[in-house]
Formats: sequence, C-alpha cells, structure tokens
Amino acid sequence: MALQLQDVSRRWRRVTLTVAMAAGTVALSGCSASLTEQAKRIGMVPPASSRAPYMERLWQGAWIAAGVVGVIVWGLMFYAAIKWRRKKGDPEVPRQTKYHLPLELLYTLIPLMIVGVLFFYTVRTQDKVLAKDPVPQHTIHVLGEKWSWAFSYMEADNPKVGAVVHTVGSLQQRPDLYLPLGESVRFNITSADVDHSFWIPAFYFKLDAIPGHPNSFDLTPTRLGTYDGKCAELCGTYHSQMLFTVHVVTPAQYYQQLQQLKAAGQTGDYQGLLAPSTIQTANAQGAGK
Ligand SMILES: [Cu+2]
Repeated sequence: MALQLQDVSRRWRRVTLTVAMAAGTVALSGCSASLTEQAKRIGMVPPASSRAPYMERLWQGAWIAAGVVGVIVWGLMFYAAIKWRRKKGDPEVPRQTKYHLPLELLYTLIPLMIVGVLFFYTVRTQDKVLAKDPVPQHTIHVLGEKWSWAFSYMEADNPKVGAVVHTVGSLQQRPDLYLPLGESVRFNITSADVDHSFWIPAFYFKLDAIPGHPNSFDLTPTRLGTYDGKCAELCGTYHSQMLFTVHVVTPAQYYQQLQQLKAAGQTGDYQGLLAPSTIQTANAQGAGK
C-alpha cells in the first residue's frame, strides 16, 4: 500500500513537472519572440502606420552605423593603449608626431563620409515619409492651441457624414482622434498661438504646428488600437499636458464616431478660441515660447 502511494505521488510529481516545463517553455518562447521583436526595433514602440517602416529602417541603420564606428574606435583605442604602453627604459614623454598629412586627411575624410552616408539615407527616408498621397481618402485639420488640440474632420463631401465635424480638447478633457484602419488620411496642421508639435509615437511621425504656416502629411493607419499622442515642442506652462488619444478603428466605427459629433452639433472647421487680433498680439510678445 505504502509502495503504491509512493508510486502515485511520484507519478503526480512527474506530471506536474512536465506541465510546469511545458508552460514555462510556452511562456518563455512567447516572451522571447516579443523580446526579439522589441530588440529589432531598438526601443521603438510597435509601428502602426504605413510610413513607420521607413523610419524604422533608418533608425536601425543609424544604430548599426554607430555600432560599427564605436567598435572600430574602441578597438583602435585599446590596441594603441596596450601596444604602446610605457615600458621600462622608455623616455618620460613619447615621440611627438605633428603635421602627419595622410593621417590628418584620413580623419577629416572619414567623418565627412559618415555624415554623407547618413545624409543620403535621411533624405531618402524623408522623401518616402513625406510623399503625398495623390487622392487621400480623408482630410483632418489639426489645430494646436495652448494647451490642447482640436481635430476637424473634413467630410462635407462624404455622403457617409455629409458635414465637417470637430472635437476640441482642453486641459481638463484630453481630446480623442479617431482614424479609420487602412484608409489614407491627410493631416493639415497649424497652431492658433505658439509653436506646437503634433506627435503620435506609434506612427513614428511628428510635425510642427506653426501659427500662420500650415504643415501637412499623409499616412495610413495600419493597426487597430489606442495610442498616445502628445505635443513635442516645449510650448509653455502646460506643454506636458498637451496630450491626446488616438483610436485606430474600423471604417464603420469611424463613421459612427463622426455621426455622433454631427448629432452633438460639433460641426464646422474649428478655428481656435483666440480672435486673430489676440493671436497677433500673443505672437508679437512671443508668449509662452
Ligand atoms: Cu504644445
């Protein structure tokens, strides 16, 4: 009897161990897959826009270039420090070399080459990221205003909405920006007062909101979800609270949200709380900047 009980307990231990190992393997493999992905992105959040992959590749390339330069520089430093360390009988000060022309040319040309390569890839990426969609499916006007954001959806010609509708945020109420998954959106960005910067980290995109100087970019949201948006330009006292929430939803949910705004009477292209004369005075005084 005692032997039988021992057998059962041993079997149970084996079963428990097997289940624990299987669970551990599953947990670790899941963990390592997401860790591998995170490591590949070198600290960036998972991308959620059609323009993000270009930025991601530039980011990875810049780190690889920095890594290669770092390894070569550290290698040369350690090599020189070890090979030419002071030995017995060496003079107090080693031989001084000045005006070594080939060497000076080399360390002028190498940084120029590095800057040239980085410049080439930056311009190439910028062209792709800023490329305009010939016919964007949606246009949204973004207005930065101390200290929140307003979003006007230009859907007057779209029979599914039939009006321009808007959302206005405030310090007390963080605004929501709704975007349809897989449909191209043009953002026209401006400011009612000082310089702000419209930034959605998950889209790998930000652009300045400058009073009197509209900026514009196009992209297509590629992943459903809720993302943080923020102001990336130190614009004044409550800059850190200039936050908004981005919802990438299905086109049906997008139209539903816009219909709700229309029903609530939030129609028209929102121009800001400040009258133009106030804006000019504020700009002349350089308020908050
Ligand atoms: Cu701001």
